[in-house]
Amino acid sequence: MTGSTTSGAAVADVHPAWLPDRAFAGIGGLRVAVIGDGDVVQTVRDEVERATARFGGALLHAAEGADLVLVAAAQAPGQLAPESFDVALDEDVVVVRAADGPALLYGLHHVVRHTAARDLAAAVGRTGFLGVHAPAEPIRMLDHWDNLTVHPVMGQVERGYSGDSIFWLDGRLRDDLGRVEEYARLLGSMAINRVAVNNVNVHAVEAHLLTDGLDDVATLAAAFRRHGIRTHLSVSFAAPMTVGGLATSDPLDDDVRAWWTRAAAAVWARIPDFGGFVVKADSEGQPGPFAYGRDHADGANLLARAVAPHGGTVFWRAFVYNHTQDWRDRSTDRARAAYDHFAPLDGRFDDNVVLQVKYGPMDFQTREPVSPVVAAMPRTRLAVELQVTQEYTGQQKHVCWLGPQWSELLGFRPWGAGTTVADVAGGHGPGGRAAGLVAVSNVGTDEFWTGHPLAQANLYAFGRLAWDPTLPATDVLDEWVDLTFGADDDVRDALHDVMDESWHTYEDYTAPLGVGFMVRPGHHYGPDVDGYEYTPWGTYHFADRDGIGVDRTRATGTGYTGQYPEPWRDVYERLETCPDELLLFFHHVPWTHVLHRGVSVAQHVYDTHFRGVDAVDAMAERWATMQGRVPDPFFDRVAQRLTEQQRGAREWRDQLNTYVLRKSGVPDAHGRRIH
Ligand code: GCV
Repeated sequence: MTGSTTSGAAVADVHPAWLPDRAFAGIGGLRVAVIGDGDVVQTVRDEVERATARFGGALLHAAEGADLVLVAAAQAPGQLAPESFDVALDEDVVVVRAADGPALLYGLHHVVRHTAARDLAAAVGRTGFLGVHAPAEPIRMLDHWDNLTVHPVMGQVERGYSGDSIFWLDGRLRDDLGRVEEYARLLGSMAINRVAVNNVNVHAVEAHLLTDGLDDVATLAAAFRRHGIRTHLSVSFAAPMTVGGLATSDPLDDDVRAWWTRAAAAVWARIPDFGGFVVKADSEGQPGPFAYGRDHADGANLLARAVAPHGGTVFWRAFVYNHTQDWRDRSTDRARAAYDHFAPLDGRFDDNVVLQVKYGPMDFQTREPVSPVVAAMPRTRLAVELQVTQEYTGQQKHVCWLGPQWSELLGFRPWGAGTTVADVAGGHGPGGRAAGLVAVSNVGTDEFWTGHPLAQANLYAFGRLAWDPTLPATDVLDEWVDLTFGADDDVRDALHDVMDESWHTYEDYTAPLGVGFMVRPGHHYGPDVDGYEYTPWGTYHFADRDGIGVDRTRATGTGYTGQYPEPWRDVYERLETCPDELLLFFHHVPWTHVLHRGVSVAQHVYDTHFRGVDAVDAMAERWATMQGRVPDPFFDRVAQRLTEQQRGAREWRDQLNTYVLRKSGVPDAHGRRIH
């Protein structure tokens, strides 16, 4: 790693995340043959060369005399699906045969992961090492909400908690792309295959990337290409007007169609493997087809037909809801919006449209039910969108290991049995339409990439679960620890102690029982129980002296439960079967309502908020034992953030408990201090 970024931090000072040189020690000592052609195969060769230069062994160009053979594409016999590889033992030689260049890179990192804590012979004996390895999700994509300039309210990276954009500075591409190279390397190692490099909220400056900024985009695409990653742009639906000078963006207008056709042709002429466009339309002020009385299939297909001749994909977001509602109007339910808008359009989207659906019906809350859209559109390619950046889960000031949340979501069975959410996204649902997973990235110019160093694990987990959603989160954390710190049992144990339960702990001391939000409007950090209650964005808890929660039943509420298939439509409808953790998402209940776990709603709030603070204190104490066991800068940064987490958890505890006591008058059964 060389060079320096324009923000002043030398790339050499940037944390290597899960790819320190040491992680390659296991392959470094070997004679490794790399066979094949192309950019990504060359990347594999470079990695092996670097490892053998550091740890001994040798890079070979033919299989003879090798301990490990990595062979790509034309040279690999047999039928391997794209991006797949096969690991076999031939006498004493480990042979990785890959379908293509990216698959060879994934095969290399498969070996690196398995040898980070043991030697190759021991790795061969482990379950899951030999055999065919193929991605469960064809699309494994990271979206960056990066602006080209610093936005007056949102900063440069919208909902970014890790410094500025690693791509853009003062309206154009950074001069020094050392960070981008390192980032692409990290992403390639966990098989991410697509990135979008600008914010879905497309402002005037970013809108011009599509036309005047193509040289910059092409430069980024070249860096990502070497790691098997295709580049995408977020575009504005109004681009024909704002960039093209037309009088309309009507999707059925011939001039508009011609404009998009020309724009797409120019992009692919410059970047032949460009991936496509991401579009946020009719959402939170972004322009869209509704302005012309058209629907979202009209809008998406307009762009899809422009990019189809080039093999491009349009990622069309389903995050469409009324953000100018009146809190007095009890009939408008934000949770219903995506299904109401999109389910009727099933079957109308072109094959190269991927409908990008947030995992829940709201907005990346700590706890939400799975979006009913996932089960409602068998004739549409659906990608499920996760949020690696921790907008609502502690903003990378709090430890919140999201692997367990994603495992639970991806393993959820929308029809009660059989097919999972991950299956639907991967094309194994009822309609068999394959897409994948998309997530909002959490990196920036911060020396640890992610502000909170432990948030690196969330980025890593997204890639690993997109490859195999059935991987236990705890195994993914083991991989991350072993690669990052070397195989050290004490460090591994400590990180499990600090991280394993951190999502549940965060849930404990923040908004209870699935009710969501209760955050400070605008920046969304810290408690504000009534912050959104009377705003146009939506009303989330309806608390009064008698009770709390949103009645989304068919019997007496907004009818949202009816958007689910059996069994969930009834499980959620009935108080007797609704899971505790989602109770207030689906029901308005008295403060004295007794949960399945045997205490009242009010008492649950007190118990979990006291418990949450105790758990954070225990995390901080446990982390303190790691001083001297992990590098000092890493230790110090985590320790500082834990201090803020301790403060923040107390603030949440005290505000929530006080609010509930004052509203409900229900005393704490254990007589603890509430203000
Ligand atoms: C990019 C939430 C965030 C917005 C974000 C939006 C989205 O509302 O608060 O910052 O905008 O989601 O996903 O489009």
